[in-house]
Amino acid sequence: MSQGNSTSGGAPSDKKDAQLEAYRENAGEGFLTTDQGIRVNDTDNSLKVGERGPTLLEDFHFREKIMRFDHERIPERVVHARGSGAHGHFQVYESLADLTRAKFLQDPARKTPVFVRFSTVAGSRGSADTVRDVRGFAVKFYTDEGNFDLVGNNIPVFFIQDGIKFPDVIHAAKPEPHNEMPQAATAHDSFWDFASLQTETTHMLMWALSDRAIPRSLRMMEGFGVHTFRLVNAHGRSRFVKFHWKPLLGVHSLVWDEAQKISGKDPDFHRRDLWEAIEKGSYPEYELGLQIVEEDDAEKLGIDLLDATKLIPEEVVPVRRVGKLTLTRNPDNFFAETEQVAFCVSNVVPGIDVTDDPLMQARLFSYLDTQITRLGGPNFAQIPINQPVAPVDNHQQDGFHQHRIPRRRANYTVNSLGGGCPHLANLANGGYVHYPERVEGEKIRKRAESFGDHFSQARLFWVSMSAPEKEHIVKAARFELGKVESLEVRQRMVANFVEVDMGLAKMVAEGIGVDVQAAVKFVGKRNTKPAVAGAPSPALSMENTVKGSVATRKVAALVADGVSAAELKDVKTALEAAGAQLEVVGPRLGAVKTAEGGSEAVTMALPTVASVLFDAVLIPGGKASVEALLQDGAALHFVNEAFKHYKTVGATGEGVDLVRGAAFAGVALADAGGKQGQVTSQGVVTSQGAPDLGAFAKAFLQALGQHRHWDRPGAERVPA
Ligand code: HDD
Repeated sequence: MSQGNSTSGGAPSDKKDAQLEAYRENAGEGFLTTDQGIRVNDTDNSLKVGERGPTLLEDFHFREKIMRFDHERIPERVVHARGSGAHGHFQVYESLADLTRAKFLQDPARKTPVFVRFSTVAGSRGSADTVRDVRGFAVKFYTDEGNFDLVGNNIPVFFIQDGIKFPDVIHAAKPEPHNEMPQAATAHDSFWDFASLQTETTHMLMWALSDRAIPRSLRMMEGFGVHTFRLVNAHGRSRFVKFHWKPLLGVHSLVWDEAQKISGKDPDFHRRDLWEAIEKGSYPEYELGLQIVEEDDAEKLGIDLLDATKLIPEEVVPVRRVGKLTLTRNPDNFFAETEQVAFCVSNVVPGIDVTDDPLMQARLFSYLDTQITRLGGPNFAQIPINQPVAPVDNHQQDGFHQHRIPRRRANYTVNSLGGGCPHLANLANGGYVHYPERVEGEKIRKRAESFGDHFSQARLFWVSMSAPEKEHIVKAARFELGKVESLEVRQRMVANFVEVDMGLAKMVAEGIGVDVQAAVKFVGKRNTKPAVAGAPSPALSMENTVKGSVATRKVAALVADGVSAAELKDVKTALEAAGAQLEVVGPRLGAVKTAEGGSEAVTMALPTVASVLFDAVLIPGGKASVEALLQDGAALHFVNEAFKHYKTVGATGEGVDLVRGAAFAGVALADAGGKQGQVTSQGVVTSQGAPDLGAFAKAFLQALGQHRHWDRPGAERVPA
């Protein structure tokens, strides 16, 4: 085994990279050996008595090889088992010394190494990426003062208010215990049974039913610390803070039908997207945002900051963008890094402190505890990906998988034999001093009155949605509850929607065989706190996200023999100049002949891809090419499906004939009226006759920059 350079091939980029370097092993050119370093002469045949005889127990190479294989698996995470990781760095824009003593938030010149793991919650390690679920957004900052883990989600609130309910909500969401079904899906009775009875879940359910739960990319979703944390400055002054991550590419989603199809076509869709973006140098970027609340103002917000089912609307407390996270490097090895990374909410550095949020308090225990089973003992902080870059020195010792060799005799504090080492730190030399919050009270198992409003913010979310977003929520609720066998559960859930908004409840009820009046009566009988109507929060709607850029968008150009190379080339150049990616999708790998007599390389074969893996489709002209595509059901399906999923469809020259042959031709070409020249209608961009490629490319890029054309009429009618 040989020690090598970092995978980037250059010098380590930061302290963490340098630390990991010591553990990296490049593919060696030496001999195959056993774990004991013995060179192996045959790894294909076990040691036997004669050619056809029994295998001998003395075959140490065989036994070791099989033993190692037998023990390759470790328990998957009890939640968030499916995940993808990346290395990067964080840099603050300006010093936040007025807010916190955390050094990594004070020096704009300092690049703090990070490791990020994105995940789904409910599915097993091998489940599909695009299921309807919350996404984990966990960031480990390797600061010079120790590790700070911001273990968040892409939804700013949580299902439950007290961590003692976590096993309940997760048991309900996971596959049912008798038959281990369904995988990575909440569309089953036990989840909605729990959700309907535990009404504090309603706010987060609105988010989970929304497009937030089917992100287009891990690079295009927000992140939230969820809980209220404290920032404490050098003077000991504490302020409350909510952490946000804002993706520079904006927040974008898939369509539910598309998400389900991707689960089959490419279950690694998000993982691949993240990996490829980093490999291509399109580094995912997220700004860190802070919502700061002065302690004295906390009461004025009308919500309890310790209740993790509530958010602070950005219109009430603006999000101050204070720094940027950039993901620049893929892991060298999935297991060593992404699987073994251990996040813990209680990993905080001086200047960042926790609050009495009962959900957070449970998490402070759970994460440390779970790693002991998952990573096989208490020494998991010694695993390279988990090691801080700050020096570690203490009297913790022994345990499974101890890698350190402590060379001191005095393994206790206080000592004189070891010169009193290691020393305790105080505030001045960076010691972590817990914020001296004053607390008193009786020991009691009770939920605070101030946690009692379960519906106002669910309604806030609903009223803040655009019309297409509302429609998607209703459809998602109909899908999820449509799979629930128990009428009682469906009815109770509609009752919860009645408390959010009558219109919503009616629309959902209609689709799932529930009598909304019965639900209304049920609400009348129970003692829930009615929702208070408030002004919408435009920041909650994805309609108002960053649009216009086509950077990193994937476009499929459908081609066959006879394609017009000229029409393809100009659009390709324009797309690539704007940072988008064009794949030439042909009937088979290799190349197609062009109308001009040359050849065009096919980068993807039609049988191996589908429209759901792209953001847009382009059909360049070329008579023979388009005639061939018109005979190919897969090509027609490709175009129909892209239209159905509100994607940009572009066609030039004879390419427009494929649009004419598609199921949506009537809608898309209605205003074209067979005219020559260029027409854009709801994201269908056509340029008939001899196309003006410059103008076409401009219109195509503009349409693509809208991400999806949600108001497109007729999409639903397309049978794809
Ligand atoms: Fe959790 C993993 C996020 C509540 C117990 N959680 C885990 C991960 C994320 C979150 C992103 C995956 C970390 C990784 O990639 O390794 N969890 C959240 C958020 C919550 C939350 C944002 C609410 C605000 N979690 C929560 C509660 C408990 C847990 C209330 C228990 C009382 N979570 C765990 C866990 C996991 C975990 C069992 C599984 C694997 C792990 O920790 O390392 O301890």
